[in-house]
Amino acid sequence: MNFAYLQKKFSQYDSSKFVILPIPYEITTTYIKGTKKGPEAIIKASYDLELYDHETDSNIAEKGIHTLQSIKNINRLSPEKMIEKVSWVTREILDDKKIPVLLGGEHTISIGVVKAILDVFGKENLSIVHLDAHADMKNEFENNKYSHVCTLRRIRELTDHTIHVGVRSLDEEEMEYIKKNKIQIFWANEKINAKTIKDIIKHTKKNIYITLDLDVLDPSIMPSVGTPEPGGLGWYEILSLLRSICEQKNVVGFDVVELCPIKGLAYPNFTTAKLVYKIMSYIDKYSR
Ligand SMILES: [Mn+2]
Repeated sequence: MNFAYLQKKFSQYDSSKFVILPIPYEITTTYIKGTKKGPEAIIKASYDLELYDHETDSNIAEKGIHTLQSIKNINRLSPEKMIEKVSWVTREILDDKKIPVLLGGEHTISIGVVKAILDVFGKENLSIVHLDAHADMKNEFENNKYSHVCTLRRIRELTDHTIHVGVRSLDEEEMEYIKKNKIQIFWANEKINAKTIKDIIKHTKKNIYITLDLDVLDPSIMPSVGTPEPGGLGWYEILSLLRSICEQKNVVGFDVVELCPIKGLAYPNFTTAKLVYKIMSYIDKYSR
């Protein structure tokens, strides 16, 4: 399992700029199951990627993309233990001055990554940009504080520098929490255009970590998610947002979570692989 099926010289750990960490964790999903098959489907789809990207006029595979093995027996771990483990592995990648790229698996994995990111880059100069159809700010769900629908609530206990884009589904309690804490949300129905992108960037610090739940995209282009919601972002909307962030900020890592592959339907897996490759291309070309 090697992202983009790269030759050895472009995928060795020591010489790679990017490190892919597949985390096929699935314990708390609520609706459609199968996100544990997400990372493998993304990597397999990446074999068909064109490595040259015309938009950035680059071939970032040459910068090196190493794919780590997924953490052994991860689905036997409690969410707390999994978070600890993910945090530890991410910390190693960051200490080696590489950019971590995590593939989920359920959204809960992001808590571990954010812990490591905050340890290394500090709280003051870092914003979490969260792209998701859901606010994921429930305090607990079915007596579980680490349900995937509580992910951003837990992350906000680590840092309150969070910005949320594409949200279109939440409950009253989450809305109350958002109002009370004056959380920056860019709702899906407000559309992502040049003005909103400018606003989003205005509200972020110098360093950025991106956590991207694929259900932020419209189900017409991304049906393979556990909890699909109508009215999501289009392909070029999400790309222009991500490109602008990379042009103006320092993106220190990202995760793409919640792909739940549908048997016989290949394009969402390929779309995800391409999105991951695009973000890496933007980071390499533009990010400071
Ligand atoms: Mn979601």
